[in-house]
Amino acid sequence: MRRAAIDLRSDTVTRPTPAMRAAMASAEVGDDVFGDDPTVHRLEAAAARLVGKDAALFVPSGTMGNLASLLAHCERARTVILGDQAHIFLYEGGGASALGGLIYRTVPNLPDGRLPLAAVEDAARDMGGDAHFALPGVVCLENTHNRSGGRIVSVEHAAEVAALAASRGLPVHLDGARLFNAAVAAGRPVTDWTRHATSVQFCLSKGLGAPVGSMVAGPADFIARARRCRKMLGGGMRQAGVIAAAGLVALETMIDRLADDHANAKRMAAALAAIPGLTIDPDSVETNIVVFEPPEPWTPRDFVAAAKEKGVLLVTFGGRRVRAMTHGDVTARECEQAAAILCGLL
Ligand code: TLP
Repeated sequence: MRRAAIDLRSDTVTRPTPAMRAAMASAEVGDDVFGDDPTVHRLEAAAARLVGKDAALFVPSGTMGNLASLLAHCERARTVILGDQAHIFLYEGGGASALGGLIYRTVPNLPDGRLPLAAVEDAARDMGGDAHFALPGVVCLENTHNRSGGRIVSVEHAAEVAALAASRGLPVHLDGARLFNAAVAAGRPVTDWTRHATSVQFCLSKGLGAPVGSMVAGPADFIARARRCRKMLGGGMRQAGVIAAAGLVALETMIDRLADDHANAKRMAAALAAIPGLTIDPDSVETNIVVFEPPEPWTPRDFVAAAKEKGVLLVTFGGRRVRAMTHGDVTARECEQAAAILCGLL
């Protein structure tokens, strides 16, 4: 029988743990659009507490969480100031533009996921009475930064961006899909970052292992507007306690274990660095994302296809890059095996 593949495409592939399934089976539920679901209430309260915000909202996905946040922050024709490597810009279907009439104003991300402050300042300039210019609406940060290979964006940088945005009267939205990875890897509480953001979105369905869902958190009036936006986007869910129950287990039991994913990613990066011809900077692996380049004449697409043939699932990641991601459904041994299999391809 063919061995099950070692799936390193994303930490989104994790399946719910037995504890999550048990919690889902016994979850107390109600109609959440009527505000009646006690399990969703518990999850939203726990999430708000954890990230130090007034209130939180349970949404079906990170994409919807980011979109509802941007819509709640901005009127039409405002600019969304964000990195040109931001997930919101590259991988969310242009939703803020298509559905909210917002304008993506990109600034070139630094290699470690930070934003160049002078460019943000320029983009955030309110051109006063000059009717030519769209008005700035919101500044977005991402942490960990996916396209930079899961880099941790420093608290100091978050503080600088927040100060700049505040000086222009702009809110900051943090796409913290993997914020807990940053916190665990840096050994700091998530609130060190969230205090520098007006709103934050974080995912339950990535390294935290829940089957579905993300949280948006922020001030109470912002969350009330985001709730309206969620409904408009079709994200009002009924007996959502069934999935919120898994989210609660994720928050209660799955945060600390992210350290294992980081250790596995580092181990895999070190093994890949020993393969002649393969390009990787193991020192840049800070969390659960490993990015490397196969040697010429491999194209990333052919390399990913050949790896799949041998039972290792990866994704192409722009340019010559390939991404592997560690998560709770792959063991240290499987990560070592995966590196050995990739070595065998070359
Ligand atoms: N990222 C996914 C893919 O969409 C690329 C992945 O495999 O990495 N923000 C960030 C930083 C993300 O990485 C993602 C998902 C999202 C938002 C969107 O979350 P979902 O997939 O729940 O809509």
